[in-house]
Amino acid sequence: MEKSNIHVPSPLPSIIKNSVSSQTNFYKLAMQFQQMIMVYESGIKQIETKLDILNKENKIAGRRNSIETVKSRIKTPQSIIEKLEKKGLPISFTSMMENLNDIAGIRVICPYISDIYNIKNMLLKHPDITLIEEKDYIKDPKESGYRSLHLVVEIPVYLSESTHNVKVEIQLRTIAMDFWATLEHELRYKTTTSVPESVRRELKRVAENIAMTDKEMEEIAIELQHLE
Ligand code: 0O2
Repeated sequence: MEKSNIHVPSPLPSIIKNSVSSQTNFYKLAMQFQQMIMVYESGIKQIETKLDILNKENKIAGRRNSIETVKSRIKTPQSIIEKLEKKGLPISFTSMMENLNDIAGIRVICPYISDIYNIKNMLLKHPDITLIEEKDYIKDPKESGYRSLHLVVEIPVYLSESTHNVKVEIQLRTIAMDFWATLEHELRYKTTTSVPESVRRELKRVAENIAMTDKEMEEIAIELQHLE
């Protein structure tokens, strides 16, 4: 077997380390990875365009924006490997594409809870979007207090000679839910020791207060809408 003279830095995942038998193999692998990322990025772009059109349509009709911010990301290779390892799944391109639903992720932040469900219904009406999975952490919050609506959808990406059905995870949440999730995430990741039970309870209590405020703000908005 031809020996590789490519220096593979140790943080590079084993998926790449084990496969580098020659420069050609490495090149092929890099190309494959680049193409995979491009396809996922295209899936994200298509959904972002749909959300952008919705916002523009609302603006022209003189309606308020139902989307405050849209953020997107592609999961890092390290994070992909960690998740596959955690789930005891094989580490390969096929495995990550078949088993991971959140390689491509979009976060949609809305002013009110009703906006979340309106956007969901709007997206699912599109014939090119297929709902694969739905987790409603607004109706059933997670033990931590986390609230959001998670949708995994599939959307076709047309390349010159092939079509790829790409899975995209869409997390929909209100500004208030995002405020809690962002700070809680940061607190958890900054803490080197495990979070004590008392702090977990406190974070959950804060999440419940925020959820109550969210509902109150929506009630005020509805009241004002009736006055107009
Ligand atoms: P990142 O960087 O946000 O991607 P599955 O993904 O379905 O195989 P899992 O892990 O049970 O399995 O999915 P879940 O819990 O439905 O969704 C995971 C994602 O939701 C997380 O992604 C977070 O973005 C978010 N999330 C879930 N629970 C919490 C929580 O308690 N606090 C905060 N702040 N976010 C949460 P990742 O992979 O952790 O990271």
